[in-house]
Amino acid sequence: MKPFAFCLPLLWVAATPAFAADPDAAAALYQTHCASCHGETRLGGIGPALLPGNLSRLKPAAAVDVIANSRPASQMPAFGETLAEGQIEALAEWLYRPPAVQPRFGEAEILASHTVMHPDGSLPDTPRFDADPLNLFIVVETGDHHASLLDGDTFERIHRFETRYALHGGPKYTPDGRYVFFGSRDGWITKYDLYNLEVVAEVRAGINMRNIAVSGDGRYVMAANYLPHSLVLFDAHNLDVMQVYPVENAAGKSSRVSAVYAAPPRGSFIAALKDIKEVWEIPWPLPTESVVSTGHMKTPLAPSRDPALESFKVRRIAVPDYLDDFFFDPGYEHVIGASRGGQGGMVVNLDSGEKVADLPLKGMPHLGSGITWEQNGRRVMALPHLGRAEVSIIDMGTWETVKTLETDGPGFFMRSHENSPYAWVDVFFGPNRDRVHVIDKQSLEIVETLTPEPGKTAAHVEFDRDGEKLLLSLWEDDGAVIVYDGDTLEELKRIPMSKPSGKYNVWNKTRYEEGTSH
Ligand code: DHE
Repeated sequence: MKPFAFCLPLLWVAATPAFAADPDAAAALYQTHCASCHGETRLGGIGPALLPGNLSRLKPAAAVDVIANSRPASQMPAFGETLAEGQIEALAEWLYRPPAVQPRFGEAEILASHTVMHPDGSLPDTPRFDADPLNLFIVVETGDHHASLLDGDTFERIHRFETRYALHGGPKYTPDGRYVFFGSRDGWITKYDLYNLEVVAEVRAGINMRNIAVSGDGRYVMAANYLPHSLVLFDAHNLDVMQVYPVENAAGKSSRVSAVYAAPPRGSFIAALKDIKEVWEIPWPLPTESVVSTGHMKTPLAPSRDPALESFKVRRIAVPDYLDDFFFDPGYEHVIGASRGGQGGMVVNLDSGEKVADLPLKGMPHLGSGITWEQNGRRVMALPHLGRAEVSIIDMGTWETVKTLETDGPGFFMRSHENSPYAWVDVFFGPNRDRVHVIDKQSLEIVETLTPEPGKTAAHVEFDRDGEKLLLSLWEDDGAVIVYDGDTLEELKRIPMSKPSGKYNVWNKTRYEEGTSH
């Protein structure tokens, strides 16, 4: 869902009727000072892509500041001394304009971007550290574009390494937990070997990417793009491109992809589309015994599905509305989705394609952040709203809302663990963004509201593999990850980090734990 804060640059462009400066002069400035790092066609190079879609989250004033003063921990020079103030403003304004010719990014460009640093099977098979490899955490630090690897028992940092610019969405693990795949908003996919602490392969799937998914058997990676309108399938071993799917309906109307997820019990990828009323299902090949032995999950690895479905062929499921944000029931029988209009949700059966329920959710429900648990013998799901100070709790049998909890402000992320009595939700927007609520999963009441650091944003929780301790981000440039005891809610430790965003526990992610995202 798009809260207003994320739309600012687009509104700014719309509200600027005429280009204030000479566009040719700004374009020339770009070629002289920026093109060597950001690419002649603004597609990115050692610096990120500078097209309107890639910049949509950077406020224009911040763009001016970056050009003048650079960014912390970046190799970019500060142009405040070299360029006049008016030139910097003209350059920044020009960057938010779409290019005269939309750059192309097809299979040839994907192939050209592909690098294999360490071919699959060429590095040692034992971890270079003593920690439990299934209880590791990756923490993405967006402040200076790094990631940290934490031991999930001692909460010591094992390693810190540089990532691509602007990672977004959850990194995805192979089922054995050895490899992790990161996706950046600029379209880069990085495969990282956690045992050897090395980047092993990289490829660029698009110009403006939404997210990536890894098949339940760990053999394939699917990337979902906004630009171009495509899904791209890779062999996970070395990130070789296998297939580019142009995303369009039978009438030839193309669409951005809202996101793609792996549905292991179905043995398929499920992608929702933003501009076409369809959900796409793309099956991966049914597993062999050797594949099943790479790890076990609660959701069966051996998928059951209609044998008529062909591997890697798109099954189109017509849905009553566009799906921007969505979530699945634990068996992946239903998709629970909402469109950007934000005035409601719907439940669609993925086998029949039929809508089975409407969800009366207002205030931009953030379904991607939904979690489920057992309450009084029934399964409920809970989700925050990006535009409303509340959490909705829904019975997944009847699809009725059983409770609407008032919170201290709209939240972004909700998390729990099967072994924890509590669900955590942040207050990401507004004056109370330094608070997090703790909800009792049985009484469905807020039982505690914590303010870990007054005035500093507190957001996004992830539990350890046993559900005993959890990590919470102090989402600031000079932030930290705070370790809490999941039962006493007592703070145990702070680990300084640069704007830590998401945290991802290997066990919880690979076992499709009910209290976290997948
Ligand atoms: Fe996200 C996950 C979409 C803005 C931080 N976000 C996701 C996913 C989607 C999504 C589809 C799931 C991908 C996955 O894990 O495979 N996010 C969107 C939006 O549409 C939205 C509202 C607007 C946009 O700019 O795209 C948006 N997201 C943000 C932010 O502003 C956040 C707070 C900061 C940032 O880094 O951009 C943000 N999104 C995250 C994080 C996750 C995420 C940390 C992974 C959560 C997890 O625990 O799995």
